[in-house]
Amino acid sequence: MPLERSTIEALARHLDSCVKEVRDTEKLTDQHPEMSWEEAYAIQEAWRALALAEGARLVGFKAGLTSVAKMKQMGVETPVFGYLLDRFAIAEGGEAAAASLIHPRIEPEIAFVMKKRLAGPGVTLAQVLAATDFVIPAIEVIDSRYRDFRFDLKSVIADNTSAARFVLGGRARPVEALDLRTLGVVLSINGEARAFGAGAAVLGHPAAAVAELANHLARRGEALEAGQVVLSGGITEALAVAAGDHVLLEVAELGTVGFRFS
Ligand code: OOG
Ligand code: MG
Repeated sequence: MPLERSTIEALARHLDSCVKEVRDTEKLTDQHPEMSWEEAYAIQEAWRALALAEGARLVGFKAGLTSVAKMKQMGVETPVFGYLLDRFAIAEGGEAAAASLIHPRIEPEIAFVMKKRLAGPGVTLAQVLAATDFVIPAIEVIDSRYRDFRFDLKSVIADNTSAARFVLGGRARPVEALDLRTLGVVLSINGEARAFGAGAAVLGHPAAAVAELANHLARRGEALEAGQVVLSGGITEALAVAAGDHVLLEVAELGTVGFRFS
């Protein structure tokens, strides 16, 4: 039986309260095993509407589960897409309060900033590159609202793909000058290099994830807009972090970005 609109909105409010009260919950499909893909994205969108009504600003979108390392770690096989709000942003070199998060993990990513509107369907990798203003190193902090970070795809879609915080920094560079496939990344915690990879880990080329995102948005009547930020997905598995940790991402040719968990 399809979920009622009131149930979709109640589930969005439930996830929102988990964020605000910093507590976990059982995954939504435990109570709603018949949830469809459409309903999962409808919950995510109802949650976004709730945030925008509170005055939050949409600053972009994210792709997730776009690398084999991430798919293996989470036991799923398809990319998922979520949104980014201004309130998720941490200043480069700044701090994130560990007490405001349930069980945070960090991911090394390449962020794209759009110079032109990019609307699907049928967006290609080359169109993504042509519509990109610059790329810049990004650390995403994911924080599943689900107990023990365990979920299925529909539950994680409803949960805005675990989006919690992100930081951009280092050197912003136009894509023409770079081969994003061979860009090496090193993610360190407290000075110890803990995860390594290269851009090609993300669907063969990080811009492929942006193309998939644009085509996904088109199916929902949306597009990427000029100035929006896109996180293309974790290049390595995600690493757990705790209060006091200092995290640093180094990306070949793009410098470093970091912050501290206080
Ligand atoms: C889902 C979000 C994954 C990525 O970059 O792969 C993600 C999760 O693993 O909790 O953001
Ligand atoms: Mg991510």
